[in-house]
Amino acid sequence: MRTARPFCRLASFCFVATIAVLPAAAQSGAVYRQVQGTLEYEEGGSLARRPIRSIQASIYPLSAPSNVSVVSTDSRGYFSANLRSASIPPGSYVEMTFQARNFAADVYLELDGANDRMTWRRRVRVPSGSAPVDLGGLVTVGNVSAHFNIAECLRVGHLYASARRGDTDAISRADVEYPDASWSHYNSFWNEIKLSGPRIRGYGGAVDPNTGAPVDRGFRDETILHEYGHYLTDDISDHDGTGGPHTETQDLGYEFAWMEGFPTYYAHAVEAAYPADVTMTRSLETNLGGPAGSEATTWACLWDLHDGLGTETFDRVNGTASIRTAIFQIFDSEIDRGSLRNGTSISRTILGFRSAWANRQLSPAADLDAVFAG
Ligand SMILES: [Ca+2]
Ligand SMILES: [Ca+2]
Ligand SMILES: [Ca+2]
Ligand SMILES: [Ca+2]
Ligand SMILES: [Zn+2]
Repeated sequence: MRTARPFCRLASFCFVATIAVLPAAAQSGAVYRQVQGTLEYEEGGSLARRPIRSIQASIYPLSAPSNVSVVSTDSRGYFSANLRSASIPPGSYVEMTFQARNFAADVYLELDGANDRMTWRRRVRVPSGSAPVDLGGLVTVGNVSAHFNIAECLRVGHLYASARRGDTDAISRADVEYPDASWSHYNSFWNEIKLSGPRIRGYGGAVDPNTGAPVDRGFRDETILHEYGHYLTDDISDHDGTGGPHTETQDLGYEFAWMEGFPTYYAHAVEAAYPADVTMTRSLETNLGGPAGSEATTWACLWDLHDGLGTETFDRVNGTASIRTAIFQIFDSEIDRGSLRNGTSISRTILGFRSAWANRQLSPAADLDAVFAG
């Protein structure tokens, strides 16, 4: 039940990127001139440059802003358009605008009431000659590159899910608000992911309730994909958890443990499939010592089915590609329906998952039970 929202006003500003020195061109008089470049964003912490993939950008002569060419960035962040040479003579300006939106995610500052989203703008003076005009640039951390990290996490998370579907219900484009002043969570009423972040442009300002220290989840891929796991649960699966405050080792019931444990497993499964694109800062191999009804036990069991044979004596399940796919398919189909393929009801818990696993005969029963006991 997505709520329609009005079109959003621009809260735009420029980001500055170095203008490339271009060689003088030998020829003149061409009808079209290429405008191209690579868009990148700065990773938090490492400040590594990462491509901005699968977004659309609008390119236009500053003198004729309605004369728009829409381009898409590829897997390297590269884009290209051919503009009429007469519309961008040397000395004039060509401009590009884009937002943090791809097929999986729409990331903004705030839509409830204020309708503020970021628009990044790049303006370049057209050099003489006929060589391509470089409009590429880097969105820095200071210019809220976190929005592109979030969009990239969900893009990869969407690819992971789409390649492993067990059902035909659709995955919609997720709305993501960053920075939010509250603790990161998924709001199932607004169908909106809210990610904690520091004070930016009048929004955010999240602090740790215990220490008072600022909290920033804009580059914390596990949190981002965990919340997207809740989003996917809402779109293509289901849960019987109640929500509310929790820690990973608390026993708040098997339903709660599944609702919170599966998204954490999913975040790590995405990293295992796309290690160059998302980063987890811990391993799920070791259970944190929670009781059977804790979310840590749920994700630790799922992880041991997913991973290889390792050194754990109780883990005799070698998570092949087909097993990994089956884990997601059970989430998408049996857990979604609350029943096995033969119609027998199951709970939306790790115990229901175990029944579905056994029903699919994905591993010898004794090996499955050993993982659940481990
Ligand atoms: Ca489904
Ligand atoms: Ca383990
Ligand atoms: Ca294993
Ligand atoms: Ca293991
Ligand atoms: Zn959660």
